[in-house]
Amino acid sequence: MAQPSVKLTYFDGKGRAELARLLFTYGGLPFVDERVPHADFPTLKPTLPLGQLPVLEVDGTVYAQSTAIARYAAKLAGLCPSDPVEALKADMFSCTLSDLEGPFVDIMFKTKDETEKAEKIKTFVEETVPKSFGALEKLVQGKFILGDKLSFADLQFFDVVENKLKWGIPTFSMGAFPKLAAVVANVKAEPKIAAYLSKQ
Ligand SMILES: N[C@@H](CCC(=O)N[C@@H](CS)C(=O)NCC(=O)O)C(=O)O
Repeated sequence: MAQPSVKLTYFDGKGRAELARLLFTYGGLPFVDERVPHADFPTLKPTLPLGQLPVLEVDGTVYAQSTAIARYAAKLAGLCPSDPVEALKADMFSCTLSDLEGPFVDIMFKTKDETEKAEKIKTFVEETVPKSFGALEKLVQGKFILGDKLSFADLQFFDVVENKLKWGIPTFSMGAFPKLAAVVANVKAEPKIAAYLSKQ
């Protein structure tokens, strides 16, 4: 299969695009990393398939939805397990992380009152995340979630912890989840990821 021509378009931030950037980078897949100034978005919005970013242009056709884009990048990067049960495990992990997105977005971007925000952060950190991460901790099979072999779920987990939780809640600690913390460290140490992070 010929290498497709790929352009990822998002705002100049990590947000919903960074996982795809990490996946393309890990896969050594060249892509145009287009960053749109917020001021240009109103003009761009009506041209987008769902009126939102990120979008991915593949050989001239534009596609939306960050999860779909990340899955495509993961396939190209060889990070989707070919064994259906291994893929099921990775998807189960991934969907559990996606479930955290709603409450996180609500706290970070929709809750304006500072007292209410602090209360929601407390519940999120002390109840919501431990419930999910406590369950996920038990699923980690080795150096990575599925054992020795890296999958998209590892990069998604890294993105959620480093670029979302620690960004939004700087006091967030992985101390109670040693296996998951090791997954984050092991992803960070992957040579292509380490090289990418060192340039940020
Ligand atoms: N489910 C979509 C949500 C996309 C989304 O909410 N994008 C935001 C930026 S992170 C956006 O484009 N907001 C501007 C708007 O909706 O007008 C995805 O995951 O790609």
